[in-house]
Amino acid sequence: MTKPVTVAVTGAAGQICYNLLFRLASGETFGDRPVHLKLLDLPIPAVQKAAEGVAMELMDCGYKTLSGVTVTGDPNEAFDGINWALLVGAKPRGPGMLRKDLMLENGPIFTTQGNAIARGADDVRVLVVGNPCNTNALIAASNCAGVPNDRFTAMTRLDQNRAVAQLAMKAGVTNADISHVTIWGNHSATQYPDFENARIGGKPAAEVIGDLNWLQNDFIKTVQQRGKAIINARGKSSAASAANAAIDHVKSFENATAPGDWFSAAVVSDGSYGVPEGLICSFPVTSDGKGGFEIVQGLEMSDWAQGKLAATIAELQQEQTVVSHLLG
Ligand code: NAX
Repeated sequence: MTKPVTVAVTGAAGQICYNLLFRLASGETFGDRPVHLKLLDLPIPAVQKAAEGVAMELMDCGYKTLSGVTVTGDPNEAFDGINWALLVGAKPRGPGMLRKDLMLENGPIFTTQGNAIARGADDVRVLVVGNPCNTNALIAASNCAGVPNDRFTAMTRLDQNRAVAQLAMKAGVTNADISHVTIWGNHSATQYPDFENARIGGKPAAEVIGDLNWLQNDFIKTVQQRGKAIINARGKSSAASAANAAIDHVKSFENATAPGDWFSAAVVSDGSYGVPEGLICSFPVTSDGKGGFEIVQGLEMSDWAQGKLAATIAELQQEQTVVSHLLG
């Protein structure tokens, strides 16, 4: 029998996981390979009970690809022998809470989990979804001795998907006509959704849309502020679309990228595009489908776009300073 892909997912009792776990188990993400899911949530009886309920529902789907489900409150058990860790669980930002306070609240979760991954796994890939995801990924990577930091990624795929949908609506085309959309920088309101390199039906997006003012202002702002707009409308943060983006992220790394194409993911900077080495920054990325990836080189950016990139890098650097005491 084929060895299962073992996937640890944190925040298992939360709303993103309720949309995510089923799609990891069903065969949609890992094809016909069997999947063992390890669900981690807080070691609080009510929370564990809720995670157990999710595990029961997973079993009740009768997926042929689901080879097992483990529910635990112990990070060491969760991360033992895994191939992927999807770090979704984190405390939500409370009313009036500053981003800095959120970082200081959530940072220690990722030192603990980085250490536990180091103890339990070697050939592992990590996706951080819990916010602030870039900086949480930086914390986990720097507390995970023995696992190379290029195994740690953070999720900007939801931002990419949001940008695709906005461009398609404006151009009056389908999402399938949009390609080469890059999110640069931080998964935050400073991110830069790059329309200069995006294409619509293979042509430059700016040429097709013909409205630079909309692209430079409304488009970027809509994508940057979309998370807030969802909370205002739904009363809860994005869950199904976030889970969908996490599935897209994992699939993009698991499979070879089509020649000439790319996707957005926050990965460790190697100094490309002047982003300081070591920051976990969103770039255009290609995957070889065998565990290797590359940052796409040579994309042109106007002075205006470089200003946007500089602003989001500055924010990542500030965040790095705030959590410097947590970087191992
Ligand atoms: P929920 O509050 O519904 O669920 C979070 C779950 O994490 C809870 O069950 C909680 O008990 C658990 N948890 C907390 N600390 C934990 C720990 N130390 N170990 C294991 N589990 C722990 O939040 P949900 O809507 O699922 O969102 C989860 C995270 O995703 C949040 O940080 C949120 O900000 C972030 N998001 C990131 C996005 C991205 O694009 N990168 C978009 C969506 C989302 O906002």
